[in-house]
Amino acid sequence: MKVLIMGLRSAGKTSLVKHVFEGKEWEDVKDLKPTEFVHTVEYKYRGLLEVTIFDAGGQKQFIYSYFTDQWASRIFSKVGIFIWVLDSSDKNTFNESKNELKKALSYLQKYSPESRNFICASKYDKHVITLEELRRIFANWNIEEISATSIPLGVAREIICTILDGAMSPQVKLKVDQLQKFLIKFNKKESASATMVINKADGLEIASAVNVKRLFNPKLKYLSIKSFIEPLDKAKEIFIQKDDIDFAVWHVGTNFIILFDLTEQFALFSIIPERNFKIGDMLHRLQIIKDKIIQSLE
Ligand SMILES: Nc1nc2c(ncn2[C@@H]2O[C@H](COP(=O)(O)OP(=O)(O)OP(=O)(O)O)[C@@H](O)[C@H]2O)c(=O)[nH]1
Ligand SMILES: [Mg+2]
Repeated sequence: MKVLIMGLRSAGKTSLVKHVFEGKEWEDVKDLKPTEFVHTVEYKYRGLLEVTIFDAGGQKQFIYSYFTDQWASRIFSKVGIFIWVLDSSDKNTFNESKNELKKALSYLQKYSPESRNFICASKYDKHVITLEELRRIFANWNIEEISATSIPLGVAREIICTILDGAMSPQVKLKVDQLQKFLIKFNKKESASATMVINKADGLEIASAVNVKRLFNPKLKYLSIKSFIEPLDKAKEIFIQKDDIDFAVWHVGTNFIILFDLTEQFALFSIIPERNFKIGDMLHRLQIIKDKIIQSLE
């Protein structure tokens, strides 16, 4: 599915892309260079949905070229999802942004009339334009939803993920449901409080089963698990780590945390309360479920 991301220069487009699809955090995306023309990248979002991101650089000369006959049909055709990134921290560029959005929407109407169109009010941590104002201004535009995003405040991933989750096919949803049922069983067997299968590239869950809800905030579905694992690594609270089998266990508080590599792309993450943890043939048990999980994702 083609996802076209547009907006004026420095609106925060590339930062959003790297944050969501590469699991990068605020510190990692602070110093990006301006995007030259259109940068196209393919990702497998959550390991489930193939997306081609068209990240269209927002400098004046580039925006100008998108609306020329030479480029418009290529850029605006076959778009599944269109996201206009509008810098909510800058009143000076608001009118310019609104005008360019208007042009983009008319091209979309022509080349991709079926596209679902969204606005992200970016940099909402520094906003001078409110979401309410924006919703009022764009009320009659062909925009499905206007949402506020802020990478430093951690309210960006959830917005983009919600949009993309809405594009998953019923078949994929069924696969996720089945995997979730399997993880519920695994939790019971191992007395785990939470187990997830994670897509390593973006760090997002493919499916998860949580027994103890209070362990997590309800936003788990939108959390990049990388942010969990990296601090664990730095803390060096590693209990066992065997490089050859890509299996690590950390002893944290009253829990054991397991990270087990299923494939190049997927990993299993599980939290088992100390009192229930039996290392015994854990690796053997993990090897058995590994095949089942991989099969279910094929
Ligand atoms: N405060 C704040 N700054 C942000 C946020 N997202 C991005 N930025 C900053 O905005 C600046 C521009 O970010 P980019 O992602 O490169 O912007 P862009 O829209 O890709 O810019 P072009 O490629 O030139 O079109 C960077 O300095 C980012 O750190 C945010 O949520 N909050
Ligand atoms: Mg960029």
